[in-house]
Amino acid sequence: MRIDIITIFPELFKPFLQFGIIKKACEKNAVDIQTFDLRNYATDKHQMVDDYPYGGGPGMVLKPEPIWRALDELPHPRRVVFLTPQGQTFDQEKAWELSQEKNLALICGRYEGIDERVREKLVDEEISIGDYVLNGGEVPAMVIMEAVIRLLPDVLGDEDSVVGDSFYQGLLDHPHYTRPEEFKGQRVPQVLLSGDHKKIANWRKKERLRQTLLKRPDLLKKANLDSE
Ligand code: 6GU
Repeated sequence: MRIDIITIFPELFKPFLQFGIIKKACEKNAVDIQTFDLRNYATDKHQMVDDYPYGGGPGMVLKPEPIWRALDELPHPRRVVFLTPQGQTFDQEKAWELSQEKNLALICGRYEGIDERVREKLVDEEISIGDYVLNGGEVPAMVIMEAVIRLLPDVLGDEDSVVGDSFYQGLLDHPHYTRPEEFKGQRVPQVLLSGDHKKIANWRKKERLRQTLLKRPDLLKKANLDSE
């Protein structure tokens, strides 16, 4: 998969790409991530990327020409996503959907947003990461990339890590325990020490349902439940 990021702060992405699973995914060529500095695509001598809004009012708007020119360099077929609090809320289902794309372009908004004409002509979809306001789309772009990249084939060593995730089948995860068997008077549930894999799987399944019912009952309406 190729991911192209259009941003006025490409430097923000450098450390993000240099650690952990994202770094490994790049090294394995599971994903190819490029950042495009909007300023390099400015058309005037002052390299202006933003300007005053027509009609007046506070804040600035990202100009259409630099975004247009940057997108012109990106491969087809592609999905162009604009990150904005006006978008659809990102979730695990959307992460799976985006992980199927060959080319994904992420436009990071800043200020009051982007000129409506680029949005209309070039943006396929608007995505938000939740109902609160951030200064720009850079952190949301990292959130989306992290959620998507871990779903790509061969990125997580063991298939089970995606299967066991929270939100897999729409349920939260079950509790986890590691050594010691007893910690400050609290014992690990006996069933996990039993070695009975069927019983353990059953306990975990029940716990996932219980955790979801207690913490996020809203998720149960959409959960992918079997007859059991
Ligand atoms: Cl994608 N952008 C901004 N600026 N704020 C947000 C957001 C995006 N998602 C939630 N808040």
